[in-house]
Order: sequence, then C-alpha cells, then structure tokens
Amino acid sequence: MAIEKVDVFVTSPGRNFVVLKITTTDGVTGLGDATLNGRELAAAEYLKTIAPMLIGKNEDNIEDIWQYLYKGAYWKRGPVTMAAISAVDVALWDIKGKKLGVPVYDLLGGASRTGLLTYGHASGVDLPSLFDSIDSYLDKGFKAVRVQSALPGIPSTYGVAGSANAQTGNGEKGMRYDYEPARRTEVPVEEVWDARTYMNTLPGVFEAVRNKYGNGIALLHDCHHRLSPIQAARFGKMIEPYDLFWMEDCTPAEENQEMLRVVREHTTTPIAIGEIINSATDYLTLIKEQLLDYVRSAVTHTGGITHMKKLMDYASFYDIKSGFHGPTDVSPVGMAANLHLGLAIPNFGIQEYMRHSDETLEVFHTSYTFTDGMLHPGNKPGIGVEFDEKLAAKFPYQPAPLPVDRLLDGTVHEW
Ligand code: EZ4
Ligand code: CO
Repeated sequence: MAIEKVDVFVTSPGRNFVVLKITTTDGVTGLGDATLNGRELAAAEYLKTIAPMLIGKNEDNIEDIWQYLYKGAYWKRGPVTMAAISAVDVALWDIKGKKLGVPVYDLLGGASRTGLLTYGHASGVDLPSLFDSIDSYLDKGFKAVRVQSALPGIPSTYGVAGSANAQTGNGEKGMRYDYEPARRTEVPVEEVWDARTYMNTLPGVFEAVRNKYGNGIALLHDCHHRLSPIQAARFGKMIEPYDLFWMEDCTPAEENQEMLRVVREHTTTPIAIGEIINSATDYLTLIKEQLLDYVRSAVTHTGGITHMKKLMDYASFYDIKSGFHGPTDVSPVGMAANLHLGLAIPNFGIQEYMRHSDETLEVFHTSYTFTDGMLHPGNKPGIGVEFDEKLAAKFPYQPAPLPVDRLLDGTVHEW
C-alpha cells in the first residue's frame, strides 16, 4: 500500500504531451497529465525532481500528498509547479478509483447531470467558410460553438483555421485550427495583432451568424488576452445584441484582476477567464467581487481535481460556473479529469472540446463519449484512460513553442 514507481513520459503523437504514471506496491497504476504547451520539458523535469519524494508514500492520502507537494515546495504556484502537482493528483484519483472499482466522478459525490454540454471550435477566413465550419459542428451534434474570424489585411489570427500557419484535417471533415504540429520549430512564429481591425470586424461577424442560425445555438468567443480594459468594455457592449454565452480572456486580467472591473461596469456580456491562471488562490478576488462568470482553468494546470474541486465549490456560492479549458494541449488524460470533475460539481457550465488527432488517440485509449453535443467521462474505474507506452516511445518530443504577437509597429503584445 505505497507508491513504488513514478515514470515520466514525453511523447509527441501529433503534438507534445507530458504523461505521469504512478505504480503502487499492489501493481495498481494511475495516469496524470503535466502538459504545458510550449514548455513541456520544464514540467517533465519538475516531475522527475519530485518523483523520489513520492516513493513509499501511501497512495490513499491524496490531500496529504497534495499539501506536501504544494506547501513543501516552498515556491508555491506557477504554471510548472502546478502542472506537476496536477499530474500527481489526477494519477492518485485514478488509482483510488481503480482500487475501489468506481469512476472518479463517483468519488467526488456522484453525477449531477446526465452529460456535459460541450462546445467546438468553428472559424473562417470569411463568412462562407465560417458558415461551413459552424455547419460541420452542428452536423456532428454540437449545440454550442466558438466563433473566431480572420481579420482583413492581417495574415493570420488566433483561432482561425485556414489562415496562414494553421493546419487542416486532423481526421475531421473541414478545416481545423490547432497550432501543433503545424508549428514545430525551435523559435516561435510571429503574428500580427491590430485591435482596431478586430473591433471593426467581429461584431458584424456575430450579427451575420445570428441572422443565419437564429438564437437557438450558444455562441462563444475567445478574445485571447488582446484588448485593453476599456476596449474590452466597449467590445462587450457592442456584442450584447448577439447574446454570446461568453467572451473569453477579453483583457489580460490574470495579473491585474482589477482590469475586469472596468469591463464589468459597462457590459452584461458574460466573462470567462482563467486558462493561464494556475491556482485557486488567484481566483479569490475574481470570485468574491464577481468579476467573472466562468472559470476557464483546466484540471491539469490548476492543481488537479483536489484543488479545482475546492475552487469550484467556492465559486458555487456566487453562482459562478465551470468552463474548463479543453484544447488538444490538455491530453486525453487531462480531458478525462476535466470531465469527471465537471460531471460531479453542481455548478458545471460548459466544456470545451477539440477532438484529439487520430495519432494521439492511438497512444491514449479513452472511454469518454460524445453524443448529441454532450460529453460523458464513461463508467470505467478511475479516470478511464489507458496509455500505450510502447507506441508513445515512437513519437519523440519536438520543440513547438506558441507564437509571439506583435502590433503593426513591431511592439510585442500578448498572444
Ligand atoms: O491558446 O491551448 O481557449 N482556448 C485557447 C487555446 C490556448 C492554447 C494554449 O496552449 O485559448 O487555444
Ligand atoms: Co482561450
């Protein structure tokens, strides 16, 4: 009844992933995900540093091990630390579920719903290609779609398939936006950002989408940290008539959270933020002052199931809901962890879902399901994901940093 072995894998089946495997003296194994997009090796090294500290510990004591790694590090928080702690935490929940023969959501209080409303990523370089993209998601059963659009005169824009450097295909019909493996270089690709062009373009795009599809589908949008607070306030106001489910990361308020007060004062467009926030403590002010509506953290980046459950319980008292991060850089292991927590908490909002590539899914065998626009984690004991180590070894790590943004005059800007 102790942790006997800790293995760390870095594999790149379609894109890079950091996988943790914990094995107990009884031979039970658990998986965790420490993938930190563009900085994967740093998270893997952190795991290798803490691995010897885990050996001999009782795998049942998840909370104690969490506190040991968090408080014991002395250097609290930060994306690398928290990705590593998350991986250990999820692996221990996986083990506990397997030992007891129940899915992890059962250990978290059981299912609070039959499935998780899910959104997909639609995008277009123009309205016809955007409509094709939305159609392809609606055809698959999605009831909610994220809408991203290219900008006139700007060669490539975040979130838009078919603009320069984005990739196509990936086992799905139509264009697909995903930065890997299109960007496998040691030095980041650079992109251009212009807020004026964006603010002049996007409201018309949402209007066209609402005119074509009506009010029955949920529309989401990711501003990706690119507007100033007053621009975000104005943008939120401009798009109010199109009833967005949320605007995400409208201003880079992860650091200076007071920036969101300006936005809140001016608009009722719901605010989602947090995919790069890595600790529940960084949400305390945001929640208490009700400066957000949806928590965007992924279980893999914000301390695992143990920490995120506390965060979401606190958020529940303010009717703030989940919108956990679910891009392909959250591995299938991390995605399953998101789904188990999402199914259990009372304040689930929506789940982001980008299907992983076929290559990725050959290495990770998942048991979560997608039906009629809803995801479900499945009922296998633990988190329900298996990892093919032998196949993973055939896909060595490849550097793939995220892009860097510059304004038209060359100034570096948030990507
Ligand atoms: O840029 O996952 O909402 N989704 C996103 C993602 C992030 C990447 C960064 O690793 O913003 O596309
Ligand atoms: Co985002």
